Amino acid sequence: MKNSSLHDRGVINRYRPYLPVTEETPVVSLNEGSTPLIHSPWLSEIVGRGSEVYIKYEGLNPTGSFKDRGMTVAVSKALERGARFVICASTGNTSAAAAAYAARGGLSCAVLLPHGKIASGKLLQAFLYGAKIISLRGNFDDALNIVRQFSENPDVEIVNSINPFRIEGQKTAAFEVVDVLGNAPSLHLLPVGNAGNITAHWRGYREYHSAGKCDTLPHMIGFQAFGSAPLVLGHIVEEPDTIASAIRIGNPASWKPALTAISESHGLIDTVTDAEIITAQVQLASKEGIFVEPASAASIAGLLKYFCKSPHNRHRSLLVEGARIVCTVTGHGLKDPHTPAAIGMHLIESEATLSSVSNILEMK
Ligand code: AN7
Repeated sequence: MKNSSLHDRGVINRYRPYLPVTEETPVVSLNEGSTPLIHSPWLSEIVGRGSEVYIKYEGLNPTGSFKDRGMTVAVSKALERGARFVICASTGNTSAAAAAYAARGGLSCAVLLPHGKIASGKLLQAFLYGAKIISLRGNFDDALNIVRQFSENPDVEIVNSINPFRIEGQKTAAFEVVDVLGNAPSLHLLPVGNAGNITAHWRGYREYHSAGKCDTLPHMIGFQAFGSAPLVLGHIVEEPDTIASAIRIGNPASWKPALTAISESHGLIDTVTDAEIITAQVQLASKEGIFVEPASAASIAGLLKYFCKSPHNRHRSLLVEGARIVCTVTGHGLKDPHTPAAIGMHLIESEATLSSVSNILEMK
């Protein structure tokens, strides 16, 4: 393609040598990836010790979340082997990405969603992209259990992160961080639900390290919502609960590889409460102009809770002087307009006159 820069070609074309594709693979892409890595003066100041904090804004992918990186690879490979349907269980974002890439690739798509627990923007996306939406009387873990049982059907491709191509695509987020910073950060913080993304990032960093693209590796730091924290508790949570519906998962599919990523990287996983998540979401928007969905704010909530200047800070010992810290924010705020609105929006009504508006603004 003429006049196309490296940054508008999607993750398969940009990172082809690192991905399980060949010249024969039909590339189904919406130019995902190349999301901005935004410096945060606010968080850098709060953390202190000369650190620089960056936000990897994954909400700027084509369907508004990081899931597009894995979905381009999973759907391309499904098409290559001749599958006709893609199916997934989802807390919302996977279903939006699956439906969009299936539409793009000419495949049918079915999504199994926990009834009443999907943010409205995500539901609307799956619907408009043309997926068959099944609203399940059960939670995400029930939905994934059903989806797993389609694995023997050759017409069907499961596009949850139990599909290894999903993890392969998602590792490109780590590549992009290194490509921008020139090396790996010292800490990489992520929200954790099904635990595929933290697994994928660690794989990405390790592969780039082996390829000589970076000479350090980050500590991988994960945060789960307090009511949905099986990895922190060390056991399945039968009835997971959190306001952050995207990470309302009690039995993560990538449980073991996520724990491996955390232990190999000398990282950690901990919890943040719903109140801390919402506070972080609101502050990130009002202080830095970055609007993310509640689940995404878990990485910011974790940074504020455990790494800031405070005597109680139990994880601050991981901070070296001048650390570069990356927080992934996984999904766009517009996907879930109701959750933050529930905290109360303050609108000021005015007559449609200049004097009324000026009065309110206390301007002459
Ligand atoms: C915004 O869409 O599991 O730990 O079905 O949507 O890799 O699962 C979404 C997960 C974080 C957690 N942030 O990532 C789904 C789904 C957002 C998310 C996660 C999700 P993983």
